[in-house]
Amino acid sequence: MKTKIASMLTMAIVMMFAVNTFGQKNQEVVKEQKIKVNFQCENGKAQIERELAKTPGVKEVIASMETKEVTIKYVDGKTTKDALVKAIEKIGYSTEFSKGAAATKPSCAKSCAGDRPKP
Ligand SMILES: [Cu+2]
Repeated sequence: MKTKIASMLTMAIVMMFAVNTFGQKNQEVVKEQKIKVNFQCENGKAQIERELAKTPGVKEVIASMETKEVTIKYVDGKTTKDALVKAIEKIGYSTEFSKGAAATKPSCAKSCAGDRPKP
């Protein structure tokens, strides 16, 4: 009788383990990518945070006015660093990873000039 209970307990523990492992496989892995972007003002920051958040797989976007670094949390496998760089370029900014024509996009200071009070 005692061995029966012991083996049932063992079974239960093994099953719990199996369920746990299976659950973890289905969990999304969130990764973080930091990209320096050439925005200059609050408008640029807000625009990047708002627009980039619409990119599939992106969970969170925080652009720092101080470092001009955009921290992106994304679901592993749903997007890549290159795709994020492309998405930022599409919004209208160049990044530290931009190449060719994309690297020479007008800086935020120019693109947002109309929204800012004239000096
Ligand atoms: Cu700007």
